This record gives sequence, structure tokens and C-alpha cells, in this order.
Amino acid sequence: MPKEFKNYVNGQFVASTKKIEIINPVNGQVYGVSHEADQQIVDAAVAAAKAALKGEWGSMTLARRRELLCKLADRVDERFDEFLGAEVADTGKPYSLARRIDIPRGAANFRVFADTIASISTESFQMDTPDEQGAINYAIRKPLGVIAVVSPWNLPLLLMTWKVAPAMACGNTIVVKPSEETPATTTLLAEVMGEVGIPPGVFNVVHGYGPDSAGEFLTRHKDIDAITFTGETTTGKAIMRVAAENVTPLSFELGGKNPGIVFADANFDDAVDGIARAVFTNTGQVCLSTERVYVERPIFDKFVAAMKVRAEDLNTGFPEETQTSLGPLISKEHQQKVLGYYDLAVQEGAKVVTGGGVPEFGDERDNGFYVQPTIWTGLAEDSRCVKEEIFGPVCHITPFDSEEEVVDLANDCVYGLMSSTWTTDLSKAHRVGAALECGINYVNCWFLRDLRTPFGGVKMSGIGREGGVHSINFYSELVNICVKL
Ligand code: NAD
Ligand code: 6OD
Repeated sequence: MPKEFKNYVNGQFVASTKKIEIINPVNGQVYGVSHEADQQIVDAAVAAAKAALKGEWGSMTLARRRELLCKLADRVDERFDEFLGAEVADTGKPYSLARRIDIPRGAANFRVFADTIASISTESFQMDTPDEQGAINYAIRKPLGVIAVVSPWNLPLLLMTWKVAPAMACGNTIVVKPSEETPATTTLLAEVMGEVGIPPGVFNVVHGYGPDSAGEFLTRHKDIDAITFTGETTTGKAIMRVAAENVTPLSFELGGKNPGIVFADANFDDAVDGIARAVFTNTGQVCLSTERVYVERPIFDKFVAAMKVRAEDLNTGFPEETQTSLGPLISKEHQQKVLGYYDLAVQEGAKVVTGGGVPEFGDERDNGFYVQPTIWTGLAEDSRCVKEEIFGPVCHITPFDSEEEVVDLANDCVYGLMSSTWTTDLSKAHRVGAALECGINYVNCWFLRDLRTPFGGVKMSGIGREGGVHSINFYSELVNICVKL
């Protein structure tokens, strides 16, 4: 019996006639179905969310709302193993990774934003008036209304709750459209919402694809007050066009082609370790993944050799095996896309240091969506494999000779989400960090996330910032009250 993932509307699970097969990326087998929301189901979800703004949720005290957010976090923790199993079933990622990052972060998002909303102030100005009596201006914070959350498949629970938690903290109601590839943890979270007593209509889920399906029906809806989206830049452009119709506010976290820069004075082992994690974690399917590595010439050969060893040491086991460090890609389609780049790199003149193909297992994984971890050198900087986001376990390594040169190389890109710089020269680290055109610049680390800090990209990697107070600012409307004295 396949698992079923239904829509969640006004506190009830809702079936539909159209089904989407959900595939286990480890073996390519269908293990579940989601119920694709049609226009009526999306309309009902948005109507329920709109109505809930006026009900118990709308008049709830901040203290009670915060209490509910903490209960959500506690309940995710209590059902940790179910969330873990659900995330691994959809994505094929190693249990060890989801146990360390995806599920704990999913719970933490609710706690962090329950705290953030309690500690935030608004501005106030006293002003002079012609009658010299003066006036006081102060801002109040109101919810925006109904928020559409459109989320991707790479870190499904983490990236969805990263938006849902602050939106709820601000008193909004929500309709989530998770990726069609990964409906499981969002559906499980809907159960948890009911269990802890979130009023019906506050959190709704619609399943389906993007264009001409639930994603488009939702983002086009006239009663949506804001859209928060994480996914590909091309999808962001499509959503932006649709959102223009209703002038709907947007927050976008989009694609990237993130550089990692290693200076010759770096702690060599730390740099290899950090760059290898940045390239291969989650099979390269993290927005912060590094696909362009720049290494100062004196240590270039040694660095490439060390990265080859790291790639070849990765263990492509089953998700439940403790030594597994590399999972499959999310889908057959994505596997074909990544393999297309593996072929293209050779045509473009790459030297394949390691990988470049599909591993052979002799078991059910041969029907899964695995690719070999891959390293290239020798490509021109303007080749497609160095310019385009691949979103797989692959990087190209280029030598450089000076700080100025590497900053120019790193910035010569349409994207600007993240960079990492590896050096023991702190002045250089500060200079390079400030010169790079990215929203997040790591120095001697990677994917260290303090959830209070601004997160987002420049150029085609996004619009706006989320995280801490920045999320609260997006998910709330500041209204100025001017009182004449
Ligand atoms: P995607 O853009 O294909 O899909 C994301 C979501 O958008 C899915 O739920 C999808 O169904 C929906 N969607 C697709 N077309 C739509 C449309 N026309 N209207 C409304 N909704 C639509 O992205 P993906 O393949 O799920 O995720 C991988 C991409 O996400 C990569 O490009 C990666 O860089 C990016 N990403 C960025 C960040 C970040 O923080 N910047 C984080 C994670 C992933
Ligand atoms: O850690 C986070 O909060 C975060 N937003 C991570 C994003 C990862 C992108 O795939």
C-alpha cells in the first residue's frame, strides 16, 4: 500500500482525484502518492487562511502564539524519528545528515522565531508641530495576511519551516506548496499543527507541480498577501511575472554558483575539509554548495590531489548505513541533467580528475539516481560548466595568482549567494569578504548558520533577506501612527 500525502485545508486532510507518484531516489521505486490540488482545493486553502486571520488566531495574545510555536518545536522533536524517516524516504539522503541538520533545524526554526518576535521593537519619533504642541509617531507591526510558501526539495522541512515559523510568529496564516518531489515532511507537519492546537486554517498545504498546477494557482491568487519562494532562478522569474498582476510582495532565495577561495597561507587540511563538505554535502544539492573552487597556484596540485582522495573516499551506501556519506540525486530528471553536464565538461575540454559517470552497485541502487562525485580542472572560465548551476556533487578547480585576480574571477558570475574564503591572514579575509559580490561570505568555515543573521543572495540569487529580524520585517507590515499632542 503506497503512502498517501493529502492536502491539508482548514484543519482537514483533503483528497483529490489526480495523484502524483512519489519515488524513492535510492531505488527508483514508487513508494507513495500525493494528491494534486486543483484550483478548487487551492481556492479553499486560501479562503481558509483568509478566514483564520479573523478568528481565534487573529486575536490571540503574543504569549499564546509563542507558546504554540514552542509546542510545535517540541512535537517535531517527539516525532523526530517519523520526520527523519519521511525526509529520507523522499530524498534518499543519509540518515546521519538528516538527523544532524534537516530535522533539528526544522524544530529549531519554531523556537528561534518564538524568541525573535518577543524581543523585537519598533521605532518612535517625537516631532515638532507649528503650534508647538508636538506629535508622537510610533510604528505598530501587523501581520501581512495570507502567505504563500513555495519550497524546494533539497532540504524540505528545514527550508519550509524557515519561512513558516517567522510567518506564524508575526500572526500570518499560511498556504504551503512543497516540492512535488518531497511532500512527506510538510504533510507530517500538518498533522503536528493539528495535534498542538493551531487553529484550523492557519496552516494549509496544497500539493502539486508549479506551472498550471498548485504552485501557479497559489502564487497567482488575488487573496495572497505575500509570496516567499526558495528554488531555481528561472522559477523565480515565472513567479515574479505572475505576482506582478496583484503587486504581491516577494521574498526570493534562488540559485547560485558559489565560489570557494583557498589562499596558499590557509590551514591546508581545514581548507580541504571545508571545501570537500561544501562540494559534496547532500550530494551537492544545497544552495550553499560550492561548484567553483579557486586555489592559489603554489598549492594547486597538492589541493587537487587531496580533493581527489576526499571524493574517492565518499561512501555511497544505503541511507540507513552509518558510514554512508553520499546519497542519490533527487530524481531521474535531475540525474540526467547532472550527467548532461558531466558529458558537456568533457566536450568543453575539462580534465576529469575523478568521477564523471554513474556508480555501479549490483543491487537495487542501480535503479536509483546516483552519480559519481566529480572534480574537473582545465576548463575556461567562460565555459558553461563553470558558469551554470549544476546542483550536483561536482566542482571545477582553477588556479589563481593574486588576490585581485581571484576576486574578479569569483565575482564574474550572474549569481551571488555565498562564498567561502580560506586564509590565515585576517586582513586579507576581511578585504576579500567585503569585495565579494555575495550575500553570505564565510571565512575558514562553511554552512555555519546563526539563524538570527541575514540570509539571502545578491544578483540573480535572490531578493531580500530572511533570518532573525529580517524575516520578521518581511512577514509583517509596519504601520505608522501619528498622534498630535
Ligand atoms: P524549483 O524552482 O524547480 O522548484 C521549487 C518550488 O517551486 C517547487 O515547489 C515547485 O513545484 C515550485 N514551482 C515550480 N514552478 C513554479 C511556478 N511556475 N509557479 C509556482 N511554483 C512553481 O527548485 P527545486 O528544483 O525544487 O530546487 C533546486 C533549486 O533551488 C536550485 O536552483 C537551488 O539553488 C535553489 N535553492 C536556493 C536556495 C537559496 O536559499 N538561495 C535554497 C535551496 C534551493
Ligand atoms: O540554514 C538555513 O537556515 C538555510 N536557509 C539554509 C539554506 C540552504 C539551502 O539549500
